[in-house]
Amino acid sequence: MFTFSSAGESHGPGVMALIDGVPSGFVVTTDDIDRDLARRQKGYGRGGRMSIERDRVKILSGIRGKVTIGSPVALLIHNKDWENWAPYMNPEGDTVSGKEVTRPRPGHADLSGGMKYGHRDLRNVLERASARETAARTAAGSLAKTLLLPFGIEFYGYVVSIGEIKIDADNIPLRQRIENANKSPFGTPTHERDEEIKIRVDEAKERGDTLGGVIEVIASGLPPGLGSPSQWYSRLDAKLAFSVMSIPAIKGVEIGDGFRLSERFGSEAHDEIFFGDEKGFYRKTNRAGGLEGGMTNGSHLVVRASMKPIPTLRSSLSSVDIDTKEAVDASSERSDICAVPSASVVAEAMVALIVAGEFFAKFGGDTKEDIAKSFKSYIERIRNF
Ligand code: EPS
Repeated sequence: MFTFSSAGESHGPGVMALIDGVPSGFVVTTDDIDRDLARRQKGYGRGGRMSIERDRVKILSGIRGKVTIGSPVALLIHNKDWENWAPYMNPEGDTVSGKEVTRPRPGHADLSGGMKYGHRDLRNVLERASARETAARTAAGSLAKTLLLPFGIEFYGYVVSIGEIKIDADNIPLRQRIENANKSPFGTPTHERDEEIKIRVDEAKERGDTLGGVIEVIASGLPPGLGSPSQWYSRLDAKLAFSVMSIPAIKGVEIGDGFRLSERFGSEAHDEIFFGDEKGFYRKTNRAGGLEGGMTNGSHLVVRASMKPIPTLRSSLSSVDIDTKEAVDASSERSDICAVPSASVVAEAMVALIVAGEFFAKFGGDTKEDIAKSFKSYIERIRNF
């Protein structure tokens, strides 16, 4: 089974990803993974931490001579900031003190996590809850994308709104969207509103405030039939919602036209089916976002997610010190103002990991060659359906 997990604290020595169930025979390079790590780091509105980190992956296992060998793949990304934090975060030191946090931030894991794990120093909670962990997800997701590319499956993550400013990319080809997003400091698929967004982010910075937004991920080239309606937990839309919702600060996930579908008549909410000798079965619309009955239907997969404004604010929110029980301002260290562009890269990674898991479950094999044969025979079968 293709699985992914991560480990690591934000100011510890590094973050790690462990990917199991990777078949043999796939070419993987650190360049590809580093490119995605760099995409995740950039963006106007990131805080001081991003000028410290220069994320690079170190492959520890599962790959020899740039080719997967069928064993678990372990990826490590060092935290450069560790140099500054070693006295406070050393896993092997006798005692650690300094940098204690006792003023929980509303909207962060601090208070509930402190209660749950019995920590009087809330740093023990926030270190793992920090979005630093998404560097590990990005590296793992990049690997997943590399494994799916030989089968013609590609992923595109970008920003469709920041604050109230919305970007309409519907008429722009997918490749163009991602090229534009990679060039934009806001990860937008068209740069038309970048100047307005910059003014809004600057305004948030001025106020000591933060901004959220909406991200979109599209997967192209998927065959029909990934996922299954057999069980609630085998539906692909459910798995995608779970995985994208697990990204820190994500508060809503929709597939295709999602929440907007609820406002329409049924006659305006679905994608009618047509058939042509050349095309086979096809649709003229994609309101379902490529998923029907928990399965891919051959149209592009479209996943959107809403990110709340980051909860670490320079102009702090009201809180209570857990030691003195006095009303205080919530703890605020340096912080990002807007991390929506980064979240679009992380969401792309999570969608790629889920699709890869589904793909290998369906066309499973120990080698790339076995999978290619199984994939080809399935495509031939459904072409004659
Ligand atoms: C984060 C707080 C900031 C962010 C961090 C997520 O880090 P620090 O506390 O070191 O200033 O920069 O994001 C990353 C380190 C990253 O790599 O994305 C938080 O509290 O979630």
